[in-house]
Amino acid sequence: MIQQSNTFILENTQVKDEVVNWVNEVAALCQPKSIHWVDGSQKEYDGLCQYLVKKGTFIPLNPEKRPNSFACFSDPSDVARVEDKTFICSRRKEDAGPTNNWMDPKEMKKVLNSHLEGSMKGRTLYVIPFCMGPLGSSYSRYGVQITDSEYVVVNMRIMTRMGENVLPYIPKKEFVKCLHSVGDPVQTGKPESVWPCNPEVKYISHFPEDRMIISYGSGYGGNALMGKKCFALRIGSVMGREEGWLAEHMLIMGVESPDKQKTYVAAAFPSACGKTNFAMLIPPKEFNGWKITTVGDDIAWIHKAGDGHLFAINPEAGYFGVAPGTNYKTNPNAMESIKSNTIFTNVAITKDKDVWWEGMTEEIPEGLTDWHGQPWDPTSGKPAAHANSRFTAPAYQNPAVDCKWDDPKGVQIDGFIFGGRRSTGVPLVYQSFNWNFGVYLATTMGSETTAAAFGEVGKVRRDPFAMLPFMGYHIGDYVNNWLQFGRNLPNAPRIFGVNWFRKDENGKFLWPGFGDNIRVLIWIVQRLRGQASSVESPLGWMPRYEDLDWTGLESFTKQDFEKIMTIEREPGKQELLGHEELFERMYDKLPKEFFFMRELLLSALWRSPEKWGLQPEL
Ligand code: TSX
Ligand code: MN
Repeated sequence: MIQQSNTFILENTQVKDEVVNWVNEVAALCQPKSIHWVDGSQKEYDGLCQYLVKKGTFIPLNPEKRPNSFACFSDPSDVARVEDKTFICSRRKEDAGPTNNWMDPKEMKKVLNSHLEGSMKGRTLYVIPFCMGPLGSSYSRYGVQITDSEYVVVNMRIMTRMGENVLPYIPKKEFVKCLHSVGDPVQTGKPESVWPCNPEVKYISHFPEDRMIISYGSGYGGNALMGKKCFALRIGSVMGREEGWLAEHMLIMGVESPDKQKTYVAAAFPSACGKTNFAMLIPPKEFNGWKITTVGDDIAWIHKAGDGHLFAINPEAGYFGVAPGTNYKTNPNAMESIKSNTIFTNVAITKDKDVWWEGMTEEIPEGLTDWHGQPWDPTSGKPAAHANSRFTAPAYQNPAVDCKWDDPKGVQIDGFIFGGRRSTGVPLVYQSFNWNFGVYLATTMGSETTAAAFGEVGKVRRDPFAMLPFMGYHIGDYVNNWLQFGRNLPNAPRIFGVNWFRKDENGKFLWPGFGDNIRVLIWIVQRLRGQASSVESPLGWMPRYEDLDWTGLESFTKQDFEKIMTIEREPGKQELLGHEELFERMYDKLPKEFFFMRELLLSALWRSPEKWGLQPEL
């Protein structure tokens, strides 16, 4: 008999039998020593953290500097999502589309079962009931994650609403089954490891028709905290398509003007564009009265409301943010959010048991322990913190958290913003003429690679809607779903493109970015409120120099503005060629409107240049 604790939390819930049957099935396969039903209490959390300290996984941080916080180092093989081991196991291959790995669900289950057999031997299986979204919201969806990782349990408590309180809300037959195992440490040859995982075999498998996810071999966030990318985006996008809502890789922010009016926008950026920084932006002092509030920094679930507007919730309850580059200049609100009750993964540790990472302070503290747990040699040329090191912090600790971040009704979204990292060709900001063009611009969105790990640096990689790694179905169906979503939507949000990363001929960033992005954001919300003017360009409506507020940035001249707004013919043509390349990949499901929009853009490159700064042909 397997020993069980906390079973009472299931009493009087609708899903008791269903959950118990599934847990028993999994337990028979994985053969844990015991089963713990996670209640989500502080006491349980503290106990698990203490257990992780005892095992050597968690290092308690200095309570004077970082109360109730811990750091840990992962296995060096387990530091990021594993895209090549991520599968959409839809029944039909064509439903996964050309951008996803696919395997037959029956085949995949066979493979997984062979790895899962006995994978929890001698250890505890935890059952985590969790809710994605505000508890009791009609927009929220539910999951139950089984895991053999205490690290996962404590991180899930920060990232989701979970535990005893959630169970009564879960409707019958309506929870996503999330099964996670790091693998048997003995079987994988790492019995003493403080970070159990299988260094060789990893599978992140999604079974959309079964509403089930199985993750094997990795303890890392994106692979193991299954509410996030696996559920909220990959399975969520499939659920949303069937049920008429959208699961998007978007931040949600409120923009409050001095007259206390508030407008909410959602924004999608590919990785390494500073999404979390943007979600927590603090305007320069000259913009006293303007305030940005954060609803979410990563994921938005977007629903149609009866009044023809869109409403969005953040399905998450915390931030799983990239540490390097985060500091009191780039993101003071993030720095405040992680002052306590935070879990750090793969950051460096200071002599006095605080945390440090590249770009946190100008001065590098002496006597650092690097993310391998070794004394760090500053002359080694290697970073002390891993480039993908993370903090896990509760959303409510953000000083700028929006008053409606936990509101079951969500917030009304009036604008969508899309943007990538583009050193040439793409202007600072433009407003799409209409919904369909907006869908086109989001589909063709690209970003230049920054890390050598992703191949050639500075190459444009297309990342439609910033969803490429997170789409649960065929990309062509996804784009068509967006077009369809905009039909019969009387109060559709307006769609904008932005680019903070344009460079001059010497490779210097033309735009100061960060807090100064408020100037662009103000134009955007004033457009949404019908209070800002613009001129027409091939890409859409654009602000003139005098349409932005330059208070406090007088050094940025009209000439600078022209440089950052101009659309040039040659780069424009190159860009459109790039779109064709992308379209080829989605050929059979590409909306036919897209061919016409591409032609329209091409012809527009030759139209009335003087009006908005296009260089006349020599
Ligand atoms: O997050 C960024 N944002 C959005 C902020 C709200 N970053 C960091 C990206 C890596 C995650 C940016 N980097 C932004 C930006 O708007 N812009 C840039 C480029 C840039 C970098 C440095 C300077 C200016 C622009 N200036 C100085 O360092 C003085
Ligand atoms: Mn993300």
